[in-house]
Amino acid sequence: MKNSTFTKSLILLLTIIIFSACTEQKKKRVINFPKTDLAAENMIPKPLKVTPTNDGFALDEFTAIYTSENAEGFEEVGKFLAKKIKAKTDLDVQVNVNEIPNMETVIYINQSDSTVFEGPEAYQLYITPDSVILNSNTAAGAFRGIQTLRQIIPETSNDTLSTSKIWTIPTGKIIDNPQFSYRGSMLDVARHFFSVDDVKKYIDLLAYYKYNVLHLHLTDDQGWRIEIKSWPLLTEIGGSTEVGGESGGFYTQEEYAAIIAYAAERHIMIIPEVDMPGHTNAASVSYPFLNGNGIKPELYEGTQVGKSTFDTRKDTVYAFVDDVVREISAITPGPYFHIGGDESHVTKKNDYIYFVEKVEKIVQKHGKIMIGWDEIAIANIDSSSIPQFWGSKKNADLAIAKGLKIIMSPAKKAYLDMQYDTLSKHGLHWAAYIPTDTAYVWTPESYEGIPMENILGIEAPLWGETISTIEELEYLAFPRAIGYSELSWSTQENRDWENYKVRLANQAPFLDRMNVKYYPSPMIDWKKSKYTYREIEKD
Ligand code: TNX
Repeated sequence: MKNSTFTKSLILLLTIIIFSACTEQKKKRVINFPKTDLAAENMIPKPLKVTPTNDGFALDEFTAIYTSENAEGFEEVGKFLAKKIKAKTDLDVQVNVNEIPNMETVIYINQSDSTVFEGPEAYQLYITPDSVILNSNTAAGAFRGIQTLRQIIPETSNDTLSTSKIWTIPTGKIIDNPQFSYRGSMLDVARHFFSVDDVKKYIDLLAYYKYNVLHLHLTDDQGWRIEIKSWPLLTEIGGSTEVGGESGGFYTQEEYAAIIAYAAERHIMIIPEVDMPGHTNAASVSYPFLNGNGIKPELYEGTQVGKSTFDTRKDTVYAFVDDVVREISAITPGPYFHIGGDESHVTKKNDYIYFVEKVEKIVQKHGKIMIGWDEIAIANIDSSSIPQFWGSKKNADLAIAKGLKIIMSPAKKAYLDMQYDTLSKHGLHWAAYIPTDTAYVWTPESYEGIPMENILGIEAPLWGETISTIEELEYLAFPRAIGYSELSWSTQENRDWENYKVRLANQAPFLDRMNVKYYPSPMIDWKKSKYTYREIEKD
């Protein structure tokens, strides 16, 4: 292991020396870069440590990307970067080609076991006038590193001093490592269905801000959105409508697998949620034996919660749950299965506890770790299971007493479906109004006294009662989801609203290029936004 690391480092060193020598020979131009400042770049989330050296790296038609050989996933990261450079600059940067005539600058994406931080997503960027060297232990770390690089490629080229276009990347050194290993968002595709393409677009945006989890809320009272081959009526009947009476929809297992693969290419894990024993009207309409509330189930297109429940004392219910968990687990590579467990208001407490404990065993039998909303902490759950805190301090305390890891999603701060203010066209406000600053200015590290050692990470849920199109989704998610990426990646010392505000304002060109209809919060002096507050409110 050590030997191979040494050999790799030697090869890298030789490669750089040869490249530098060639560069010396071939250098036909002298580029006088204006003084740069890497520390003043608009990177989100803010990296741990940035040391500027005030020179420039020329990204241009003479740049090539090289990646470590035989290091799993590194070439794919290089190709992903090349694609994004093409999209931003129209440059065709070659990846791992033998020789490029007149090549002058190199981006080297290198697998290295000797980065300052050992975490799987840590990376280091060394940017000099001749080369960009990105070191990381893993392809996931390299992938996070290229997001930083994407963010510091200028929007426009500087071609005043050269015959060809140059995008000047500021030189310096970045050492980076995430504060939390779990950085997620949740998308509710049950209240309103979102297409595979919509989900992919959301994944693309999350990836740019270094998220690593997308939790899909796949079932609820209003819809069942994932094909279960052994129980076909779930989607046939339970997937046929949505809030407001539109036609609903669902993902076939192949489509779900396509979402997983797309996310995996971006080093994002999908966590499936099947919400039980409450929030199960769509399942009970499809198979009425599941129903435990005594009322004949009918398709539901409203937005009330807490009326449905499975019959938790029936063996056939657990046979059903076993099939659902088995089928979904078999096509989900990640370690987690989310069982929901929230707002089961019509399930008796003892029945609820009995259900959670039985379903936990089923989840474990299929090789997964159970996650559930914070209510699951009232059951006698295993130390590996993870409650997702959305508001009950009492449940959080139970989880802490049991030494459990918790996912932080406090509704008052982290719910993407809360309205920004009273003028917001979409969203709810039962927990709070959450303007852009409130979403950013809080301390997940010590929120409600939950100790740091119990916190696995942060997740920003986007519930779907009030949104049915990707534009509406984007209006609620952006810009707040950008702030949550910084809250989960960057340390408290590195976060500052005034400083963040400026960096956020400068996301407008990226968001515009991605055709994201973000809410142009009047708190932010958006750099160059296509949309104004009034325009969005009007349409
Ligand atoms: C509460 S928070 C819910 C969801 C709703 C959401 C709306 C939680 C675990 N459950 O069923 O969609 O409020 O904000």
